[in-house]
Formats: sequence, C-alpha cells, structure tokens
Amino acid sequence: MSAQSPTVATARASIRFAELVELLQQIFVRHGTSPQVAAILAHNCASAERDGAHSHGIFRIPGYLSTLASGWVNGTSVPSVTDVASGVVRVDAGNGFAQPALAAARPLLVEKARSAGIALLAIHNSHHFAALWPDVEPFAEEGLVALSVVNSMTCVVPHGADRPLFGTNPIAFAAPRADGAPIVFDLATSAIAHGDVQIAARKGERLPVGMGVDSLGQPTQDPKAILEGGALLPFGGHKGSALSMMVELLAAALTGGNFSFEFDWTDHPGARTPWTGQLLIVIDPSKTAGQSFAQRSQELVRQMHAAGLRRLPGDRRHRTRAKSQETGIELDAQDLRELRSLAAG
Ligand code: NDP
Ligand code: PYC
Repeated sequence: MSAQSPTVATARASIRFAELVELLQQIFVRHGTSPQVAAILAHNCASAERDGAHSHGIFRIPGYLSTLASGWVNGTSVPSVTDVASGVVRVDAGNGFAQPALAAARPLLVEKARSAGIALLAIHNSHHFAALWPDVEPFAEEGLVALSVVNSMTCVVPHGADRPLFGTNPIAFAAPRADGAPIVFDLATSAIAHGDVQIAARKGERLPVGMGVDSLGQPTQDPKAILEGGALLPFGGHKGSALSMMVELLAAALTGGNFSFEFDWTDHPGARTPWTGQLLIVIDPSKTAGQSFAQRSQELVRQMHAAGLRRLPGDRRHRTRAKSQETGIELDAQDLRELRSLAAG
C-alpha cells in the first residue's frame, strides 16, 4: 500500500488470514459496501495476499476505496441472476463488483454444469479489480474444470497497432488432479500486469525489456513512462495479442459487458475499477472421462516432473499459502497500521 524504496528495509508484521479478512471487511463496509459485498471482496483480497499474489492483495485497497468514493461503482448492488438456458446463466452485476455476481450465480452454474456436462456464466455491468484464480480454483476443488476471462481497461497496444486498445485481459484455468492441489494458471495477456508496473514504479525499479512503450511509442523499461502516457505490450507478440482479442470478445461482446475501450471514467476522479464483463465456462469431466480425469491430470504432472520441470503454475502460490498458514501473512508494518486506521475510520 505505502510507497517503498528498494534501498530501505521496512519493518515487517504478521497477521492471521481470518484476522486480515475481518479487517478488510470492516474497511469495505466503512467505505460504502454492503456487508455481503464486503465479505466477498475481503476474502478475495486476503486470499491474494496470503498466496503472495501481491499485485492484487492489499495493494489494491486504496484503488477500491477511491473508486467507491468516486461513485463509479455501486458497492451495495444486488446482482440479478437469470436462468437463460440449459447450459447458460447470465448475471447483471448492477454496476457492482464481479465477485458477488459470481457468488450469486454459482449454485445454479454448478447444478447446470453437473447436469449438462458444461455450463457458461456471463457476467456484465461488472467491475473486476482482482486476481482471477480465486474465481476458478474452487470449482476444481470440487472436481470441475473451469476457465474464466475478464477484460480490463485500455492500456495494451495490439501487436502491429500504434496505440493502446486492449486491456490486460487475464485468462485463468483450473483442473482437478488426483494427488494434489488443482492445476491452476492465471495470467494477464499483457507482458506484465498493470498492477506490477505500478508496484515497480513505487519501488523505483526498472522493468525487463519488452514490457511496454512510452508516450512516443518507443520501447521503455521505465514503469513511470508506461503509466504516464505510455502503454503495455501483449505477451508473446501476435500470439498474446490474439488471446487478448479473444478475451475482449468473450468477456465483453459475448456477455453484454463493455469492451476495455468503451467506458469513460474521466468524470469520476479516483475511479480505478474497469467496468467490463466476465465469462466463466465450467465443465464436469466425469461426463466425458468418467472418473479418470483427475488421474489423467496427475499423470500429466508426473510426466512433466519426470521431464525436468521444477515449478508448475500455482506452486509458488501454494508454497506461500502454506507459509502464511503456518506463521501468518507477512505484511509491511506500516501497511498494517494503515489498514487498521482505515478500519477504525
Ligand atoms: P504471472 O506472470 O506472475 O504468473 C502467471 C502464471 O504463471 C501463474 O499461474 C504463475 O503461477 C505461473 N508462473 C509464473 N512463473 C512461472 C514459472 N517460472 N514456471 C511455471 N509457472 C509460472 O501473472 P501475471 O503477472 O500475468 O498476472 C498477475 C495477476 O494479475 C493474475 O492473478 C491476474 O488475474 C491479475 N490480473 C487481473 C486483471 C483484472 O482485470 N482483474 C487484469 C490483469 C491481470 P504462480 O501464481 O504460482 O506464480
Ligand atoms: O493488474 O492489469 C492489472 C489489473 C487491471 C485490473 C485489475 N488488475
């Protein structure tokens, strides 16, 4: 939350997961959300911090609060869920956050996925300001395969174009496996997440080559040049750019949400949350693979390890989670003081 310098060692503090959830819940309620919305956002944000997903942990709290204060998002919105077809659920988030919309539709979505084998959830009129893996991982924990995409705000130059158009547009995937935590990956289709550029700018760090361009379209490693009039690049050139385009189509055009370039928040100073859409596809693998899917994914992991792979996507998060569960979530002491003072009002 607070600006940090790479040269100054900052005092550390630790907090239990449940206590952090409670603290964040109090902050959200104090700053204009309903208790229901606060509970969901607090759990999401604390989970990211617990797992070391720092670009979407407590770092995001000032952005949530300035957005709520600006009137850009409705923190008390009650999502409206529609049972559209045998495999389709639609939610109007009511200009609220996407995670309460997912929570409201989840039981119906799972019921449909289990009966039809596959079900789709289309969320629109929603704001997603978080990591995407918390949206998919729980499905895999109950034996389902899940894929989600969400679009964000214009800050990525499509490959071969000369100005930004796409959002950072992450894709998250989760699948059960027999003898371990689900296989989960969650990645921005930009070369780097916008949150990580902000963190690098605050720390005074330079970025690796190939992440973005300055206001003149010239390659830069200076995060401030990217944030102040510059833009990000897709990962992997034309390939990441095609995936980002797909995310715009699935998360916005297919759901009825805004494209990343379609909303204008300039009348809401302090607004930070993209007003877009989100798509989830949930599959019951037992319909196609009987009971063997989790064993098959375990076999794939075994072969990957045998081929020399040391780190699967998700491994770092799970290691950090285990450490947080053992010794508490480690935070900058100043950040924890700031959270406590925000909660106290
Ligand atoms: P990273 O590049 O840090 O990681 C992407 C994925 O690759 C993760 O699943 C990660 O696992 C895995 N991974 C990273 N390094 C390795 C490695 N060396 N070997 C194997 N696997 C690896 O994520 P991004 O910076 O692209 O995205 C960060 C977050 O930002 C995501 O949670 C994303 O959802 C969020 N985001 C949200 C947006 C929104 O609109 N809401 C927009 C853009 C991004 P692990 O987690 O274990 O490190
Ligand atoms: O880190 O790119 C990002 C991001 C955009 C919206 C939420 N996170």
